[in-house]
Amino acid sequence: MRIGICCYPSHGGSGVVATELGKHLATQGHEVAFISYAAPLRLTELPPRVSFHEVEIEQYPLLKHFPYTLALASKLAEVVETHDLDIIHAHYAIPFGAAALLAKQIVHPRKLKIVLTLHGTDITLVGNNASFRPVTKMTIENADAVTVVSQFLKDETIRQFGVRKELNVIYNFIDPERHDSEPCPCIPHCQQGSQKTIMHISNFRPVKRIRDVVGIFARICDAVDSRLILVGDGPDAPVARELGQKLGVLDRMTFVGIVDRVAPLLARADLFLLPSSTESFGLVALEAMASGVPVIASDIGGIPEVIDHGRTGYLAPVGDVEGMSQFAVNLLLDADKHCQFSAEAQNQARLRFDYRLIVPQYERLYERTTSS
Ligand code: GMT
Repeated sequence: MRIGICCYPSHGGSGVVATELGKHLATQGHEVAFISYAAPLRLTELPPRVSFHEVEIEQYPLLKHFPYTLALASKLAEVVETHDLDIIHAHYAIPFGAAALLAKQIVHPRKLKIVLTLHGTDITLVGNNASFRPVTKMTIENADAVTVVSQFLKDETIRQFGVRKELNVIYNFIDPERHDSEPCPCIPHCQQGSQKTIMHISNFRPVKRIRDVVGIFARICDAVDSRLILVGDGPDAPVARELGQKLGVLDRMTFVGIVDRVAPLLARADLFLLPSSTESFGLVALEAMASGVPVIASDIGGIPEVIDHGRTGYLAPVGDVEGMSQFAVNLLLDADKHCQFSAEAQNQARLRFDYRLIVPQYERLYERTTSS
């Protein structure tokens, strides 16, 4: 099959899922064309059958804001023609789903199917904003097939948008081999039994509740010698620094910045924190599990579909910094329990979320959609 993929190229779960899916599809023999304004973060090279098509962003004095969605639609239509695409798979409803539908109209009457994957904030935050809501709803209703990354997101899409469309739950996935990789030398290894490594990876947006990450860490430090490794970057990175300074733990915090391979970093972690206010799935939590790192997270959104409370990590209500830090301390001080959680986390990640289980679900959906 010939599949066009459009997604956010920057760091963030939807771009990661889109890119990894595209690479796996190409390994399976499909032709995959990525279309975006920049190469996605995890598309560091172009494997066989993978191409990248840049949407050029130009500045015109007349246009205060460049209409990217229209430029993307034009580029998508062009690549559909030049690469004879069967499908455009848009990741995130806006602007990608909307642009893909526009491209379909441009190339009409050519046969082209639009598959849309809803990732989370395109339903729970951004796409539900009054400025975008009608476009988001229209996009969901007119796509040829729609997937959502958790049962939570399916229920939420129906609740918030009242759509009657079939919504196919297809979970995020990991490549287990990647999580058997060597630890990153940029983070020195702690001595066994001494300092513990707590990790958080995100795009540091308000939804990630960075203040809670630092608050939990400061409480852990009262009971266990620990350090906090913060991976990624975003608007709330300065918030982490300020609070770390205020709570007297800044010297135990390391800011690693944006990285494209998280597994070697996770290989150094003892515990992962994800106290988000909303999370449709929590891909980073799954990546932590795959690396054998138990997760302390909010009991929200799709997270309970990923983390098994009391077996692979612990869940607590959003904002319960005290409860999350107690769970963290208990686990860090109990070596046997930590070992059990770590093994079970690795096990669950491989049993339920291996790409070899998930990617065929997308392939079967493509087959059904193109043959209808
Ligand atoms: O919040 C992020 O890290 C980025 C965001 C996105 O839309 O790019 O991630 C969303 O999609 C991921 C992949 O499907 C999910 O694992 C994340 O849970 C989801 N983020 C939220 O719902 C906040």
